[in-house]
Amino acid sequence: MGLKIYINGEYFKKHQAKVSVFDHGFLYGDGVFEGIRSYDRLVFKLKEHIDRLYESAHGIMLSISLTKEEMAKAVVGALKLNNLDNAYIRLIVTRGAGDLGLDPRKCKNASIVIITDSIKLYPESLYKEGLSIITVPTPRNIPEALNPQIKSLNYLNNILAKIEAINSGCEEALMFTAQGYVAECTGDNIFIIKDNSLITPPAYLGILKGITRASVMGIAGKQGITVKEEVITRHNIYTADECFLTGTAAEIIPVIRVDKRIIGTGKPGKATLNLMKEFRKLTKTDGVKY
Ligand code: PXG
Repeated sequence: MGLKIYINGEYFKKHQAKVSVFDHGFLYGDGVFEGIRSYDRLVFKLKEHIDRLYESAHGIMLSISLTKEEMAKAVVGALKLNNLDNAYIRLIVTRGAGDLGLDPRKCKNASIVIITDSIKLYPESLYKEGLSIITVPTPRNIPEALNPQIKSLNYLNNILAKIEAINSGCEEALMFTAQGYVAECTGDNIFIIKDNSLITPPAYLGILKGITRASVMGIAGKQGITVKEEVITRHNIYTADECFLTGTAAEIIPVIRVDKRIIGTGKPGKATLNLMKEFRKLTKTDGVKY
């Protein structure tokens, strides 16, 4: 049986799952989304993802016809129907179909789409050996213009950074704020370990408040590691003992090179490996069962 995709309360086969070309999500990137994962039939941090989706929607004055409970049920329903044990879930809410003008009032009904699919992990070797990343010139959107805490359908800022990384022969880009402080990667938050403290940039700088980021901070705190949300610079990255990225798609991935400079020992660090192990345990035990 092929995958079934949820659109506004109905299920469609993959090739029949379509939204209007007049949908403002398509025309203007006017909408919000979430990327969620399930592990062994447990949806990881479902409540946190749904809360963030509704907050993103509220941030752009987009009202969602489903309650949060109904949305959670719809996600679980799609996973059950598709009989996926380990899934990647893309939850999208757009402004809906309108006309060829920006005015969101022309869009009478928001579109809700739930795609559940199997997941493509980075090659296992990258988790063992670590990732090389590069700093890029395009700054992260300034929060006063478009707050990166809104997980909107407009990801061009991140895509431009990704293109810069790819053009320089690297898979991932490290973005800075317009003031020149470390922000985040294109779909991942960044952490460093320095003198046994775990440090990550604060959300007010203009980054997405990652759910994996929060989980990792929680795990580290329980391990007795000092956790700090601090403004960090390029220098702090170059001189870190360890570095890693977090995100729903990447989970925790060690970084061993930034701008061709070796970070720490050049191998995934002890603290990073330990956090990866504990995170994996958490994903196998903590979640909404289906
Ligand atoms: N920063 C940005 C800009 C993101 O888009 C994260 C950090 C990590 O947040 P979470 O809550 O996932 O720990 C994200 C998340 C995809 C994809 O398909 C992107 C994300 C998540 C899942 C899938 O590219 N972005």
